[in-house]
Amino acid sequence: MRCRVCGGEAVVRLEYANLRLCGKHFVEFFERRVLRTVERYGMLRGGQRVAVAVSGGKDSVSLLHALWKLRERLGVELVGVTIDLGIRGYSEEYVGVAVENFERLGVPYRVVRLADYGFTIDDAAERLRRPVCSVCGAVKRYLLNRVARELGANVVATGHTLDDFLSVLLQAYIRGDLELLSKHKPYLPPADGLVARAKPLAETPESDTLTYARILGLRFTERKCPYAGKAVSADYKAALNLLEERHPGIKFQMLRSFLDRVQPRVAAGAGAELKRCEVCGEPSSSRVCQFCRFRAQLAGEHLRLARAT
Ligand code: Q46
Ligand code: ZN
Ligand code: ZN
Repeated sequence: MRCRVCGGEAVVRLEYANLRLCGKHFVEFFERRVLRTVERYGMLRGGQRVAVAVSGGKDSVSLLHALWKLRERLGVELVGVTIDLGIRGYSEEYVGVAVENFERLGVPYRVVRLADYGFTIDDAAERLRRPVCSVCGAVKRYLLNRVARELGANVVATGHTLDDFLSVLLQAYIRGDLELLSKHKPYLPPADGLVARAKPLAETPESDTLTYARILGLRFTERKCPYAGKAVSADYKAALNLLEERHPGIKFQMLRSFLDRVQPRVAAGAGAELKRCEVCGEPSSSRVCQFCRFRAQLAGEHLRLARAT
């Protein structure tokens, strides 16, 4: 197997592009694609400060390193954020790995502890009658937005890959969630109180982030969240991988046909207008935001706030 670019020994075979590459040329290929995604969707502009959300896994660690290498070309400044969700036997490790990566690159960073807001994801799993991953997703969105604003960042960049993007797309389609289908984009511009959100790996398959991280010898954690077994997204990803294995390139085809042909025809949902949460002042579609409701429920104030919403 020979690298298509230099003829050296290839270590990666990308079926979707019918391409074999050596380590050096795979790394270049990976970073060029991140750059192209950033440019295609107008995710970042020179002079901006980008908050990179790092969970310590292969995807976000690869994103951090790729953006770090591209930062001068893009003219952006990076700041790292990692959220300690308070999941016993898991959070300690990934927070440590995230911090190690920030320090290795010299990226200024902030560790946000959910416990400082009065609860943890373990508490939510134990005491809230809601799927823990939906609470966790809402908590992460809330904290990332709030902290990014506090850090003066213009954009939050997350390590969501092509597989993550398509898995949400399939779930939205199956639920018939037109609002989500109309809003599910690699880049969401800033809105009242909401910092812009970018997924620079939206065109990068998850298997490639693993290859990138391994070739560069990046430090990432492979430990799984103890609640991951409950995440339905894993089943969607497995189904997508089966399709991809039999029909190489189908993931890219799904992404392009959705963004170019389907989404423009999905009428923008009559999404609830954003107000300000009466408790914390953050953007919210109801009088009290979801985060404050979780917090209150876990603090046993649930009836009082339920009446206020
Ligand atoms: S961290 Fe949170 Fe994931 Fe754990 S509780 Fe679910 S959503 S699985 S990416
Ligand atoms: Zn090569
Ligand atoms: Zn609130």
